[in-house]
Amino acid sequence: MKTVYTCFSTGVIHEGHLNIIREARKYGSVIVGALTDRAMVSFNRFPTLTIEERISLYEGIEGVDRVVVQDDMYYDEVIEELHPDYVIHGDNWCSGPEMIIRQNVISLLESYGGKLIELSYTRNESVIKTDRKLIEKLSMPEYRRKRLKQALNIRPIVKVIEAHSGLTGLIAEKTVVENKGVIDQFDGMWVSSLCDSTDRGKPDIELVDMTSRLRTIEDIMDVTTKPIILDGDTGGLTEHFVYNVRTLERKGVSAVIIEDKTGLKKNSLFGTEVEQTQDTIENFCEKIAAGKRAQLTDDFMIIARIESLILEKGMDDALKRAFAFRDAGADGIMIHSRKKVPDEIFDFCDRFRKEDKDTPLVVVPTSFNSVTEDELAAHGINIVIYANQLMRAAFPAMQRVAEEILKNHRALEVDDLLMPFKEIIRLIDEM
Ligand code: SPV
Ligand code: MG
Repeated sequence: MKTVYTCFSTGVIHEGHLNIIREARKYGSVIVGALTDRAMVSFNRFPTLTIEERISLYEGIEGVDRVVVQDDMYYDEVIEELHPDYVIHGDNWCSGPEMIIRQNVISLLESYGGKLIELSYTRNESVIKTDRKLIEKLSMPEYRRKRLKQALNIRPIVKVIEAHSGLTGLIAEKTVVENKGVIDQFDGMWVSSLCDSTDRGKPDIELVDMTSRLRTIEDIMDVTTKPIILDGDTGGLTEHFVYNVRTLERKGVSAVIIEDKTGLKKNSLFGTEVEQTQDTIENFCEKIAAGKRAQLTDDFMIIARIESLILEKGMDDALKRAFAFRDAGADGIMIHSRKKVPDEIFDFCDRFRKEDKDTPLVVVPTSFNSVTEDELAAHGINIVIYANQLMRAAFPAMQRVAEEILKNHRALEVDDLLMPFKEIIRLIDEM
C-alpha cells in the first residue's frame, strides 16, 4: 500500500484539514506529522494545544492511520524516515515565507520519485470562522498572559520588539521573514515608556500615567495576540504598584519590568549626563516583594531592571542587586548598558549565570547594537528587546515627507517615499 504524508500544526480541525485527509485517503495510507512547538513558533501561530494534545487530536481524525512527530519546519528527517509516496499540502504555501518549505519538500521528493499533491486551500465561511475563533482564543488574557513563560521554554532566545500603537502592534504581530533558509518572527511586544511618551510628544519622565499607558496596551491588544512586556518605569510608589500589577495581570499583560531608580526618572540612554537616583536595594526589594504578593496568577512576571552600569556604580553593585532582587521574588533580571560594545553585559551575564542557571536574563541592545542574538544566547540571555527601532524608523521618514511637501508646495515629489494606502490596509484585519 502506498503512503501519503501531511504535516499539521493546527489545534483546531476544520473542513480544510478534513479535505486534505479525504484526498490523501485516495492515494494510500495516511500519516500525519504533528509539528513540534519549537518548529511552529518560528513561522506559525503559537500552539493552543500541547504536542500531546495535538497528537491525540490528529489520531482521532477518521482516515488517519498513523501520527508521527515532525521536529523541524523542513521535512528532511520525516521524509528520510518514512519515504512517503506522496506528500499532500494546501496550496497556501505557494507564496510568502513558507515557499522555502515547499521547495524543500519538492527537492526531497524528487530525489526518490515521490510526488507532491497540492490542494486548493479551503477558505469557506466555516473555515474562516474557525480560524477567527483561534485568533480570538490566542488574544484572550488567560492565553496571552502565560505565553511569555511558554515562549521562554521553547525559544533559544525570545525576541521582543517595541510597539506603541495598534499599527506598530500589527507589524510586530505579522512580520514573518525568510532569510538564508531560516523563517523567523517576533515572539512578543515591548511597550516602551520612551516610545509611548515620544508618540505623545512628551518626555520620558513618568509623565504619561498608567491610565494612558493602559490605553496604548488596549490598542495593541485589540489587534494582536502576541505577549506584551510593559516597561513599568520605576513602578512608582509601592502602594500604587501593587494595584497596577493586578490590573496588568487581569488585562493579560505577561510581564512588567521595573527599574531600580527613584525620584524623577529620566531615560537611561542619558546615563550620567542627567541627575538620576538609584533606589536602595532594600526599598526596591520591598517593591518587588509587594508586587509578587499582589499577583494572583502564576503566569505574570515581575522583572527587575538594574541601572548600576548605566549610572556607573560598577559590576559588583549590579551583581549584588541582581541576586537581592531575585531573592526578593523577581522573575527575571534586566541588565542595561549604554556602552557601544556588549562586554560589560557579557561579563555581568557570565558572572550571574555562574551562580544562577535559571532566572531569565533580559537585555536591550540599543547602544551595543552589533551584538547578535546567537551571541546573547551564548551568554545565557533569554530575552532580547528591540526597544525603540520602529519609532526611530517612523520619525525621520515622517519629518522628511513634511519638509519635502513644504519645499515643493505639493505632494508629488514625496510619492516614492510613500506606501500606497492599499498596502497599509492589507495589514488591517476586517471583522
Ligand atoms: C524604554 O524603551 O523606554 C526603555 C529602554 O526603558 S531605554 O530607553 O534604553 O532606557
Ligand atoms: Mg523606559
